[in-house]
Amino acid sequence: MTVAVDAVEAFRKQYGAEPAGLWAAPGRVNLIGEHTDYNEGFVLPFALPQRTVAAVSPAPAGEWTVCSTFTDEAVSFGRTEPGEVTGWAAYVAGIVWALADAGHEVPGARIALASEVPLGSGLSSSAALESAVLTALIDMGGLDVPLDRRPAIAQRAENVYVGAPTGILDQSASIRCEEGKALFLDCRSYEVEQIPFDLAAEGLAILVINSNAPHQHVDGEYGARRKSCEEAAAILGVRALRDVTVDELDEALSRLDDDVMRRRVRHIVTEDQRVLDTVALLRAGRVREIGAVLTAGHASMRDDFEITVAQVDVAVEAAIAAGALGARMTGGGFGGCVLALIEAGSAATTTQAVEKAYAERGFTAPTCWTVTAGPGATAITR
Ligand code: GAF
Repeated sequence: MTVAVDAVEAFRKQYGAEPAGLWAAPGRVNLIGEHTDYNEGFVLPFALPQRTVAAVSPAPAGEWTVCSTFTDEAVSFGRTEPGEVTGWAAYVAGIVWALADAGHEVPGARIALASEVPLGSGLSSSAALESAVLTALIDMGGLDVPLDRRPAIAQRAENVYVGAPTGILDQSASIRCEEGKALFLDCRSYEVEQIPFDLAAEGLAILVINSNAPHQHVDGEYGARRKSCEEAAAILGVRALRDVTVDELDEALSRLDDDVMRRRVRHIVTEDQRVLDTVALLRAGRVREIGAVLTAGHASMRDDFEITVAQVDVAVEAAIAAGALGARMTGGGFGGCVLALIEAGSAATTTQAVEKAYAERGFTAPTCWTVTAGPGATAITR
């Protein structure tokens, strides 16, 4: 695994020694269930084969240093509070802080990071980084943190230390996904069901299309969507929008005055149902039929939640016109990646169709590759 070799080399270069162990955590593709996590609803991600690797050795108590292949600087810190370490290293300092804040004796560490998860593409490169470091520190310190409690610690690092108001989807995917499975997660109870997700057996594949569109206003727009959902839940008198079912949707919408808010609510309520529908189809072995559900999810993100951009809409349309069974943007939105459910063997023609559509519109060329469901965070050598 090249990325593991890269992490070891970065470790040697920075610390002049061999790491004691290597830990890896994946990025994710969310099959369906977008922006439902912070509404306490349902999501269905699977782990990417692309991973972030942390090469780690013990350091004296209360001392942490981190370097990486994606930046020149190494950053050292002691026990810190949110806001004290900034930039990319805040994700690492945040994990140390959140573990300590949860009552754990976090071991000092020297860390070198390398990643093959594309950065800033909506594939959870930050959750992969957090999860690799979290898993390394838990293992190295012999800390007693059950798997189902780990995502919330990583989420707290991101929410409180880094200051991004994200839900629990990405960290759950990176930590709890299993190879060959999609993770059906209830974001209220944190209960999971591992859903077999072997597309090759059905003659199908997932093509990831990175729109390479520049992210714009991501943080503000994400926060605005979250606020709108929370305000709607308060008006409707429910704890979270998860508590509104599709059968109750019309009545709920009739109680909201604001058209934008009504559309936000309609996305969340119908998206939760699409996750349940997708899970039911996968459980029944009716895999091809999920395509239409994925495409409906895209239309909802485009028209109701308004989180897509021209590049992702064009990728979805071009993939479907080229024969994809379904396609949708995956992740938080405003750029990022599209996933297309395609016939195995049609990756090249679908890619060409999307490239052609991009060229016609003068967009930067997309990057496309097929993915299978990989494993969650794990030690790779110790
Ligand atoms: C981003 C967030 F980090 C997740 O918590 C989730 O809300 C996602 O956007 C949208 O589904 O990845």
